[in-house]
Amino acid sequence: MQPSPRAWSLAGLLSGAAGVAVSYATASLMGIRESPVVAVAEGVIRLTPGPVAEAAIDVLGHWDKPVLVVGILAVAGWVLAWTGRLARRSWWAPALVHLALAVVGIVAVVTIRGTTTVDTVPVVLGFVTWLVVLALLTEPLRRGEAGPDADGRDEPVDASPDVPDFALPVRPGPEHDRRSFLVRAGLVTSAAAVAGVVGRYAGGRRRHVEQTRRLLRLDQVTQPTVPPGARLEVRDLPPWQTPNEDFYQIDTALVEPAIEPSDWTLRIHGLVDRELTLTYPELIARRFTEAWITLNCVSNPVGGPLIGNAWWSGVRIADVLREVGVDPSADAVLQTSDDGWTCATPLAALTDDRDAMLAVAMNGKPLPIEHGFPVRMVVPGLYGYVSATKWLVDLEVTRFDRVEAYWTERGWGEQGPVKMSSRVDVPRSGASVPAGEVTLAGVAWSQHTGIERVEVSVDGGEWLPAELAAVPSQDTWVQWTARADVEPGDHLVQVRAVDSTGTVQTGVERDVLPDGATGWHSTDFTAEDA
Ligand SMILES: Nc1nc2c(c(=O)[nH]1)N[C@H]1C(S)=C(S)[C@@H](COP(=O)(O)O)O[C@H]1N2
Ligand SMILES: [Mo]
Repeated sequence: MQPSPRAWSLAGLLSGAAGVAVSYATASLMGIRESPVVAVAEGVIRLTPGPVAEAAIDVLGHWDKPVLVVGILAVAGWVLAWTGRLARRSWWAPALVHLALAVVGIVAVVTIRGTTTVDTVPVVLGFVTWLVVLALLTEPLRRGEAGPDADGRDEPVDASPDVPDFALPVRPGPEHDRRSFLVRAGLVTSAAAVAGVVGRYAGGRRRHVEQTRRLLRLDQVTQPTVPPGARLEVRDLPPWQTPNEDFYQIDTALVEPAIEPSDWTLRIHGLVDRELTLTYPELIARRFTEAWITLNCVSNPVGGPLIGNAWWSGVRIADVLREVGVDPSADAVLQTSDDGWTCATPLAALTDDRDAMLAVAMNGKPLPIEHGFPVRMVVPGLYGYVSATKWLVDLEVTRFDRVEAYWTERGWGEQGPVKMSSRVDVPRSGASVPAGEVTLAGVAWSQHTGIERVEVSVDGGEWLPAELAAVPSQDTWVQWTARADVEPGDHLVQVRAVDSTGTVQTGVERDVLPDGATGWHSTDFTAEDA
């Protein structure tokens, strides 16, 4: 008995559904806003010419997006069913079609603003699911297709006299193949349904926290106003204030914790006189501090993008530590996040006069989930890996000789003071500019020490002073600009900073491991005849 073509289509469709469900569940679990199907829908919307879109909205009204998603699912369903029929003749033809669909998904995902390579993980897992499940479902069909003669089944079993009957291998027949297909199809359908439910539940929880976040009113949080003169108006120079959606993101969480403020508590314990547990309402009822602070990552290579500057609002950690009474033998605070990440911070940086805080807002808005909602730590002058715990739930006052934290266990430095650094943003490497007078610009930073001077050198010439923009404190980066006269041809511009103690930024090139990169950043550009 030959399996009908419909069985092959069904195998294609079911494996397709399983892949889509897996990618949807993965996207939800990873907290990615758009599942691949929605990403494709948004891609279609972006590519739709204006008049067509207007006509569609005219006819469909607010049903335009659901109709689009259903349409995409219908087209995908048809293509996926076709992969099943293709599987009848070859293994690679359906794999190629799956690959093409996956490429469409990946392109759709990466062209969304603010996505990174990890956002493509759901598509990749969906693709793998397609291949595996299609192979699994078509295997009994292929056996049925081959028929009883092809592999000698249903032929008299070679019952050798010295092997007892019951020891003979079971030789499955066509009825077995059919049953095997149906069982596998049933299993795949259930697994896809479970993945779908998981996706909905995980996504639902995050959506709920996101809604709470949007509705939160934090009375003490003020809106940021960029200090006069801090921002230079130079084309292509990143803004002095980094918007939340452009702020770099670094963490080890595959699934970002989604924490309701009503479920959140912070326990402060260890070498203290009085242990304290704070709830969210208790925390936000305390006196607030607000400050511009530039946060950067120890893994940022010279000239790299892992740095951002925001207006942070929260409660000074020094006030809380004074209240619990810190034992004189302590020199560190071990911070733990909801997802189990840890870091140890020098106690001194949390108790001196700097604006180290339990931050609840970033740029005047409750912290975005990916930046640590509802509460994170921010400490001016220290790299994030020793200070800036997101989704913070536990603070243990302790001693460095007693603790190991996530990154220090992996060979990174125990203390993580930010190293003075500077960057050329304009012109960027590879740019072409008209020959003559060109504008150079960038940023320099040495949080909690402050930048006094920035110097630039063109084509290895002498170091010339750049003009510095204003800053509100020593805790932020500073923008710089300079002008240079260049002839047509290729040029190199280098930058270095001098901090408020007169120390000149070192030109010695060091890797990011173990405690931050050093070296002068440069860009090369071409000046063209006007
Ligand atoms: N829970 C948690 N907090 C964390 C991390 C992490 O992996 N998990 N990474 C740290 C590192 S290495 C940096 S540089 C900063 C980055 O903060 P951001 O993602 O808000 O820019 O968060 C810090 N806080
Ligand atoms: Mo980092």
